Amino acid sequence: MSEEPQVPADPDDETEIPESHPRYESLLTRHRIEAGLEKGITSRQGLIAQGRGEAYDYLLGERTLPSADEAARAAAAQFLLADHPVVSVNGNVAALVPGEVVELAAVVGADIEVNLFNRTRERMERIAAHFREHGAESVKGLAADGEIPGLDHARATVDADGIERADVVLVPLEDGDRAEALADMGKTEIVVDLNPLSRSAQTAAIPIIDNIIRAVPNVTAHARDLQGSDETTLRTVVESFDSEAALAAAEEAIRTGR
Ligand code: PTJ
Repeated sequence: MSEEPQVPADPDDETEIPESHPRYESLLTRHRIEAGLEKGITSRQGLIAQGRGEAYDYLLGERTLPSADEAARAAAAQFLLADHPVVSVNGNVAALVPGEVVELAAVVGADIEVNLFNRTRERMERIAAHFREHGAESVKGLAADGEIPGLDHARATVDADGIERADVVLVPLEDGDRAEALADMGKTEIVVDLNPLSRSAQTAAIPIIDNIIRAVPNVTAHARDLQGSDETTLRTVVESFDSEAALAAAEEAIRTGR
C-alpha cells in the first residue's frame, strides 16, 4: 500500500509544509510566490523569474556560499556607511520576504521603495499596503516625482526623496537595464540575484549571489553584528570585498558543484 504523500502539492497554508522536507525552502518559496500572485502583488512574469532563480539555486546547492556570505557582510557595512540607503522592492520581493525586508530596513535605517518592472498604480498600492501590514511605517514609490535617466517612462519612475536621492540602493531580483541605469546615476548598488552571469549581478558594486529568502536575513544579521563599529572598520569590510572573485566563486560552484 502506498503511503500518503507528506507534502500537499498545493498547500493552502505555509505551515502545512513540513520543515523536515529536504526541499522545504523551495516549496515555501513557491507557495509564497503563488500566494503573491493570488493577492495581486506578484506579476505572472514573476512566476517565470522565480523558476529561473530556482534553477540557479538548485545548481548552487541551495546554500549560501562563503563568497555570498562575504558579500552579505560587505552589503551590511555599506548600508551602515550610507547617508540615504533605500531597499527597492518589486512583486517577487514583496511576496517572498516582506517581514524580512522591513526588519533589514529598520536595522540599517533604510527607506523601502516600491519600484516595478510592470508598473500599475493598483499593484504599487497593494505592495505598499502589504509592506505596511508587515510593519513598515512608510513605504515610498507612490509619489513618483523622480526619474532614473535613460529608461522609458514607466520603468524610470521613482520618488525624488527615495531612490533618486539615495546613495546606496539594494535592488533584489532586478532586470539588467534598470540595474545598469541606477549604477550610471552613481549609486552604490547592492544586488541580490541567483544568476552570477546576469547583467544586474555583473553591474553591482556588491552582488549577493544567493536566494533572497536567505540573503536578506543574512544581511540583517551582519548589520546587527557590525552595528556600533567605527567608520574605518566598516570601510575595511567594504574595501576587502572583491566582487569579481565573488562572481567567479559562484560560477565555479555552479560548474563544479563544489
Ligand atoms: O514585480 P515587477 O513588475 O517589478 O517584476 C519583477 C520581475 C522579477 C518579474 C522582473 O524584474 C523580471 O522580469 O526580472 P528578470 O529579468 O526575470 O530577473 C530576475 C532575476 O532574479 C533573475 O536573474 C533570477 O535568476 C533572479 N531570481 C529569481 N528568483 C530569485 C532570484 N534571485 C534571488 N532569489 C530568488 N528567489
